[in-house]
Amino acid sequence: MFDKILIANRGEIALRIHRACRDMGIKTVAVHSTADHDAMHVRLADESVCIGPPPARDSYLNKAAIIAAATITNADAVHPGYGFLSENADFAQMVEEHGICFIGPTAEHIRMMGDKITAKRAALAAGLPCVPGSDGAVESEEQALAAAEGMGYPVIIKATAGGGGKGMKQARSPDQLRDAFRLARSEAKAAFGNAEVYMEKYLQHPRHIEIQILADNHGAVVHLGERDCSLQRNHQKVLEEAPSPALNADARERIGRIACEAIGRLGYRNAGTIEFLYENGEFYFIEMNTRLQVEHPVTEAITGIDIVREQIRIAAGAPLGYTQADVRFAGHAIECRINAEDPETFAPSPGRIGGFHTPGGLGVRVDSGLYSGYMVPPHYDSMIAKLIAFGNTRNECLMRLRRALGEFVIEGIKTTIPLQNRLVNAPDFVNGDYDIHWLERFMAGEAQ
Ligand code: MV4
Repeated sequence: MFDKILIANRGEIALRIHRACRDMGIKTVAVHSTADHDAMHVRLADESVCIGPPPARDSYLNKAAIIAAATITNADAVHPGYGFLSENADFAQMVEEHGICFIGPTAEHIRMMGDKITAKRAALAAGLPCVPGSDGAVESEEQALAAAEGMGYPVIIKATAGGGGKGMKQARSPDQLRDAFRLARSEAKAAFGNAEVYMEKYLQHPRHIEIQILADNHGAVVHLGERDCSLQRNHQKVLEEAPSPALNADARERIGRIACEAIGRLGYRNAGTIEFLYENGEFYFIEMNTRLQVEHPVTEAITGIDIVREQIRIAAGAPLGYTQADVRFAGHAIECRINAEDPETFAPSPGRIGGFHTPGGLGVRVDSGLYSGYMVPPHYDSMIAKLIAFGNTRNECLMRLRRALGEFVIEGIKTTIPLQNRLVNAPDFVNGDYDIHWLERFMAGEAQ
């Protein structure tokens, strides 16, 4: 097992990884920008290294500085968390080339899934159901029009280098398609430096359902069930739950089995998430995430499995040590993301935290790096806390979640707690009756 792990991240996820290390008797190294001198992740770690000025590109995205920090502290492994360098294949490769273990999949698998066309080809070959679409890249308007005739309107154009919704355009007619094609390419070029796009049939009312998997270096693969992440705003998840209120036992068993088989065929290892759209009882692969995800705690709550601990064990070469039949699913969990934002306009709201009180009690977990007197810096993502509630039933979970949201006090800045409070009382949400478009309609006053 590793003796010391460098955590190449900040905020709540750096704390989360530190805690798994502590539980395993592994020492930790924090890295931080000059804006994060007083951050909790730095205070908790055994050692810390300043890696640069506040802008992420000069610190948390600075590959050479992070590898130098790992080298001088004699760290055996690097955990990248989520965001930043977590899905950067070149970084994973550089870390390994320096004789340090990258806690995650191979650089090749990260590269494969980062390019959405190679990802989809690999997914199809591995037996995952995919949205009908173009065979690879669409290079011209003529090719786009021909592809659309084949699958029927509406269609969606997506950036090969994309993910997270950038460079995505839908079209309901040939006229719209010509404009959408040009716009998608220029957006993709601007956002990713790569104009390449592909096409799919546009699904109008799907849910976003993702399967958490774990795979070791010895051929063992398990899934830890699904998460329903349909509640998003501008491609940012707001609230996630496990299990999905939309799946029955049959659908759950089927997609879990298909996901494990595919992971085995791909030779993938470590933790991963396969994302699907789910509509009219069918699953359609869209992307695979090769990192730990923000919403992993809901899966931990219903399985009792520490996903970060498993990532570390797998990276160290340990066998999973259990089979699918040993994974026991129990109860229901919901995560609310709390952002330092105006709950009406979503404008960022950095600043100094005044009073701070976190909820607790049975079935409540808070992952956050905040403390009273802490200054939320303006340079990074606005998510400052995750509140996770667990109950034996969805209703018990909801009651605890409402109770916990009511106890949460964060003074000095604006947060999205008021929005979460409204959301967990909305009749459609309480009934589990929502798709990927519901939240935007709810916020526009068009859904309850
Ligand atoms: C789609 C889709 C409908 N049809 N693909 C958005 C981000 C990217 N990960 C995939 N996305 C979508 N792909 C087809 N063929 C609708 C979306 C989509 C979406 C997906 C998941 C969660 C929220 C979403 C919000 C808008 C659009």
